[in-house]
Amino acid sequence: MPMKFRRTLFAAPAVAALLLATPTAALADESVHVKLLALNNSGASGTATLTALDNGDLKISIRSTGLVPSSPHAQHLHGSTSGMDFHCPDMSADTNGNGYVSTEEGMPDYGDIFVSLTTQGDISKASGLAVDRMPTADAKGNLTYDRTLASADLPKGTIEHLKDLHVVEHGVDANGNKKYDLDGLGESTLAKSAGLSGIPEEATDPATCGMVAGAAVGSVPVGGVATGDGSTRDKAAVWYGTGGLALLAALGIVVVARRRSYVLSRAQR
Ligand SMILES: [Cu+2]
Repeated sequence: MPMKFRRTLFAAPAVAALLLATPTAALADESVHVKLLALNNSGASGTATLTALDNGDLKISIRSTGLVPSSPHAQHLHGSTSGMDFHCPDMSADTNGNGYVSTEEGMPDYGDIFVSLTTQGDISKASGLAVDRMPTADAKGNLTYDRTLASADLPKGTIEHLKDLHVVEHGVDANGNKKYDLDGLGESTLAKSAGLSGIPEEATDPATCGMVAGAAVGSVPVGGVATGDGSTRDKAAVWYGTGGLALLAALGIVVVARRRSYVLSRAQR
């Protein structure tokens, strides 16, 4: 009996030490799991894991299914670190009533492109539609993405404001022919706003969105949740109307040169 008692005495501090050590270890590399839910009845879904590494880098892993097969999918972290309460949109964001929330229609809800989740090179907003550096879904519509974004390339406050960001994947197939084409939803209004034509709306409409909920890092919402949907949207709309449009125009021009060749190659098939 004395032996057993002594063993217990020794075990208790060991357990306590373990309990203390576990949270510390978790803080070093903190992962946030994001559920990607279908937008625009895309039927797509997935998970994204954002891991804040202790060196300041941000590791992103995305596993999605049900996307337009064998097609590139632009994907971004949307949102802001400066006072907006952004969230994933629902179908009420479809202001033109065509049955699809476009990228622009979603922006008052999920915010501007904050980081472009490219496979290589630049991750800034400027690469937002660089489809040649975006991941491509396989023939079954599965998409896999793994990249560690260097802290030096991340906008200031990214890790601190993870909770204010959302993961959005773009690219839908409205007419069910397993590709992006003009017959689905016509031309991309995003590209049109930049004075360019011939880009399928299907390629730019969002397919999934996931909010970085439950992040211990960046757990203070910058916008405040009590502002209400209407006023938040109004503020966002004003912001979008000023700086956002010019940015989109710039983005569109960069993209289309690339996308046009993509569209042509699809059309030639
Ligand atoms: Cu996006």
